[in-house]
Amino acid sequence: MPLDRFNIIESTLREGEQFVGANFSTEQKVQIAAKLDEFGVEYIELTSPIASPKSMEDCRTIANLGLKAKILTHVRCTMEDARLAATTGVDGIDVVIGTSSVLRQFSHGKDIPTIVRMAREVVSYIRDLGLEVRFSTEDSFRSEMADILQIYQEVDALGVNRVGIADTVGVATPLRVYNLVRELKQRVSCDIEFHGHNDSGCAIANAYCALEAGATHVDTSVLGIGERNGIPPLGGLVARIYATDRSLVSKYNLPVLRELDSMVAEMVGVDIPFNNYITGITAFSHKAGIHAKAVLNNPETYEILSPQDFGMARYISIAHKLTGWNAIKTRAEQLNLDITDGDAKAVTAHIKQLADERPLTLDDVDTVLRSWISEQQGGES
Ligand code: HCA
Ligand code: CU
Repeated sequence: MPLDRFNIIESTLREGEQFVGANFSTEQKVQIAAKLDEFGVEYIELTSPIASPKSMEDCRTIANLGLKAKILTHVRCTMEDARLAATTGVDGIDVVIGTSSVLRQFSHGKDIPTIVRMAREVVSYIRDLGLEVRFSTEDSFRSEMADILQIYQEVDALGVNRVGIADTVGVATPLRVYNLVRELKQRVSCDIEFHGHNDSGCAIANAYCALEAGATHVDTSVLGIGERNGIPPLGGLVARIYATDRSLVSKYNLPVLRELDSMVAEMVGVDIPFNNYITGITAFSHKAGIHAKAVLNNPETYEILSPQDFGMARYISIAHKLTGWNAIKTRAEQLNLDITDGDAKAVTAHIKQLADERPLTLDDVDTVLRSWISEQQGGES
């Protein structure tokens, strides 16, 4: 099964720094790197040291923290960038260059033969230093297939560790990703990485399909932060893989996700979205009576992710018109009220009527339950 040897390249400190709200201090970068390491990601990718003097210093600092994760930095395909990156103490260097006609024309202005020449020089240089090297074609899905396959084959022959497919603008679909990875697998012997943006909502599905097709590495960031609306969120990708087989993510310290999401949300000035994978406030909330009953009997009925595996708690909402008598009975039992099925059904009908008139709180339900039971007991004695 291809999925069982996947690696996460966590790019909160590279792609995530390109998020409009991100401006991490050195201390914050160190905190994020340490938390990602505690979670257990295999790689942490850092902003290019050429970006600014501080980026250079931070790259050195993080590369020397002694983390378990391999530390990578991310550079343009130039000797100048590669030389500087090689002085930082990182374990590997991710090299990228635009290959679509729109980027070749309006970004760096180079043709394919020039790109191939530069790629050969930069990849050989990094490889000869004994560092891990990845070569990626920016905007792969708007590039000519023949062009990118040629470049990948050239760098594969030079001993690159990985080639990267980048859906820079979020235009790819799962099927296109699957087909490209499959095709590439026939052509190269090195590992394959996928980096995909979320502009049209396919980032997680695309990354997952890349793995299904045989990619070995996928890029994520905490909460998905990055250029525009970002890339696959670490938690979302983990949720997707867990849903296939939870043993595939048992190598990670899953409860740390929650700390990562809240830490990074605060640092970049956003809230965790209510519907976020795993850590969103409604991720484990159940409401309709039919759902509540089944979940109370066996959570697997409506949950493919177990909240406790992530240090989260399930919430069953009962104070509303869609409630059901099983959930109300369970609530009565939690309040130590002795209630028959018949009473639970009757009081549930009453609660539904009340909920049709006005919004209810759990306190309202508790009050109704208590007075109903005491009236019943008063009537009996
Ligand atoms: C960028 C572009 C990039 C690179 C991805 C990669 C993209 O902002 O530098 O190196 O694989 O989306 O193409 O993030
Ligand atoms: Cu990107």
